[in-house]
Amino acid sequence: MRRDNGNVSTNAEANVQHPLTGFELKAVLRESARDKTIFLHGKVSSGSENCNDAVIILEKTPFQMDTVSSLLKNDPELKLQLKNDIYGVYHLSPSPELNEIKTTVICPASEKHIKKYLQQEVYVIHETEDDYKAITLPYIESQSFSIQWVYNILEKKAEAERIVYENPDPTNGFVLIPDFKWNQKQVEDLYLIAICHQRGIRSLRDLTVDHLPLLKNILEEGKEAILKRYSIHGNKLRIYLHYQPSYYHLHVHFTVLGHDAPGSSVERAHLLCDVIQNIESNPQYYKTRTLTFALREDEALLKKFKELRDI
Ligand code: GTA
Repeated sequence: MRRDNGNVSTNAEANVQHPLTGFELKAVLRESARDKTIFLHGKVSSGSENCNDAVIILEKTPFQMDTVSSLLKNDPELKLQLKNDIYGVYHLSPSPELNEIKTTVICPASEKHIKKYLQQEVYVIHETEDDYKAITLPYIESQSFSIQWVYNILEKKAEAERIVYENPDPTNGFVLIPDFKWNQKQVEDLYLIAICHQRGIRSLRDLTVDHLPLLKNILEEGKEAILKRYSIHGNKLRIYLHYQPSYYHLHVHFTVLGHDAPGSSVERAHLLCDVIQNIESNPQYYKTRTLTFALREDEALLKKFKELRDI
């Protein structure tokens, strides 16, 4: 089923045009040999939404325990690269179903999307309460990413079949759903997000004692739901919020320990259990504290800080 309201396509089998029709590579934005990921800027001549600029992320997926032995059974084709004594290196060409590349397409991609994935220098910012009010808040209000995809999830217009758990309370409830970045084929890179139903909570900076019931529900019910569905105990999970996030509608990241998820570094991730305790010990904690984060060179918010502060 496909709906045009909010650019929603709820059925992967929907009869829509190929998203990469006429693909032409414009630039490699970033590439990581370690993560086996490449971020591309391309043009598509006539995609499903007649778009032009596209960001395409290609990522080799982790091995799956249950299919890995099929790779090696029945004398698969191997090309010898090197043989020395007991050491042999080969190129294996597995069948397509064992050789998937996760492909994320953002189309139409804004200039901001293209810059987000571009390899850039990063700089640390120490944002005071005044900086937030004078610089960050006006910036967020003027030019943050669209959060239509969030509303589509909350309103069950997209990804409804992927919801793992929901607490439907409009104030203290949330939806728990696999993150965009997780293909759900193996729990070694498990990644879910909890998106709160309440609108208007932009980020950590908006949180007060009023939000403690919501935060506690996300922490406890999120852990329970993941244990039930994926048999992963809460003590194996990294549960955190980003500051700054890319999308200013409160959401919490659940990733499995051992998976080095992008954005889990100390200059960005705030553990939910710490956030709860900080608010309990000081209700004004996130309104008043200086918060530290990193910004990429090209980000408009960094330019604002440079204009208005001596950094
Ligand atoms: N289920 O439509 C969506 C959707 N969108 C648009 C974003 N997310 C979605 N999830 C679902 N459906 O974890 C997810 C994102 C992210 C969370 C928003 O919502 O995957 P955030 O507001 O804190 O923003 O979280 P964040 O973390 O900056 O966004 P994002 O996109 O994760 O980028 C962080 C870094 O991760 C990037 O700079 C890049 O290095 C890396 N990255 C992003 N996407 C991918 C990818 N597909 N594969 C590999 N690495 C990626």
